[in-house]
Amino acid sequence: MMEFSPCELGDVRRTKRLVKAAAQVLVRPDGTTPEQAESWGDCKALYRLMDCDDISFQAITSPHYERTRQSGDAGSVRLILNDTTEIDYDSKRRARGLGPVGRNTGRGFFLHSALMRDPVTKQVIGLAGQEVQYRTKKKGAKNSRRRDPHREQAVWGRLIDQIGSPPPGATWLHVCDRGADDYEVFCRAYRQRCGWIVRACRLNRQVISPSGDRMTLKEHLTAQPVRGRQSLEVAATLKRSARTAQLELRFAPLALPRPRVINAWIRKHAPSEPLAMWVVELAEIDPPNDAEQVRRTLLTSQPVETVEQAQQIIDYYAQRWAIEEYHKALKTGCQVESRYYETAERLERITGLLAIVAVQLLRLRHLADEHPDHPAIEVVPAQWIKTITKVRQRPSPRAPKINATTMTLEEFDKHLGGLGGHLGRKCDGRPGWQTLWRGPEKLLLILRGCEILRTKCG
Ligand SMILES: [Mn+2]
Repeated sequence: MMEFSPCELGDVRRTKRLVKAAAQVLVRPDGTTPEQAESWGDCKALYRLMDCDDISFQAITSPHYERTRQSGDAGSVRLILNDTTEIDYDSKRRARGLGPVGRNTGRGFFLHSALMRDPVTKQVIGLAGQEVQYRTKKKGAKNSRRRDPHREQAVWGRLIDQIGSPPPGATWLHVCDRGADDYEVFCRAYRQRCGWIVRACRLNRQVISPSGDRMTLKEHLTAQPVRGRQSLEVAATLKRSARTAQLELRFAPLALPRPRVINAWIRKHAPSEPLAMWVVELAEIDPPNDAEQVRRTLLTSQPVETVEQAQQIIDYYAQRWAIEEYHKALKTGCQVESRYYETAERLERITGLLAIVAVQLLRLRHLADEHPDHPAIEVVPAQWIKTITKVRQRPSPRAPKINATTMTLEEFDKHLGGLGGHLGRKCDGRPGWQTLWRGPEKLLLILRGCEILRTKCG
């Protein structure tokens, strides 16, 4: 697998081992390590690698980040979707060095990821950066659920700095949920010449209107004219039935003043002027009494002067679901949480390998979704298609003939799902991540078998 080749690990042999280990993970991504390895020798190599104290999560993953960060020609836009997921190995794990996760009942770590996506083609480009984070229990805190919110919030800014600035002329937009609504986070993105779309967390925060008046964000929005209306289907919850919400669109420029309490970084690096940005809001009119009002308030660096520009910001924010899908691929597909390593460092390293493999799977699936009629032969190795055609062809003379040359990406995806155990009936829907990971694993085993037969008999 190319992804790991330029790894700076200080030892060529070790790099080779890492590349080999990554290839094996692709063969059996949901298995434990002995099953991934082709022989005991390789298996030992993988374990040894995982044991090397001088190979960090960052060393394994950074060549991939570097490649991703080269993306973006002059005039192009890239979304950088940021979010955190919990990698929970459950409380019974004895692995050393893990921290509390969940409601502090689990053991594991947090993985903060930034996934780069082209908003036009909707293709995932790769990971622009990641950080592993441990929650430490506060000493003397009676309630172990209490945590330090500032410390956890700082990861958003650190990752923005790790990712850095876009290539000349390109626009990078950090897309973040409410966790990133923080003055310092905006400042760091601004200093890196990156834009942002962040969901507002506090409507009562102080802003400065274009006329120079100080007011809350909520008051500023209420003073704006309604610029559009749209409806939204709201799914049923345990307490309420489904409804159609009527939403009003508002937008306006504003400036964010320095907060009253500032830290050393803000004192040193933040611009002295209030930070200029725009707000776009979709808010429900007359929500039912017992329901929470639908309200999507977005703060963005991008000028919003027309309804079209506002809609674009809303559409960009909606693309955040891709990082949730990525987390599903990583957690469900790889079953990273059930891998048996004994120290947190080793668990981090295997997560680094899988984090990148999950991107590859996401890209393949996306291609099948967005370009279902595209010939598979242009994307997938010919040997794979030839083999899947033979394996999936039912012997009955009345069975429809599978054609390798005309096979579309949608058909290839269906056959791959079928190989993983998906029945493919209309009522079954798309294969889930687990099924999808089993498909390539079987196909690669078959391919290997064919190769062995060819060398022995041919
Ligand atoms: Mn989140």
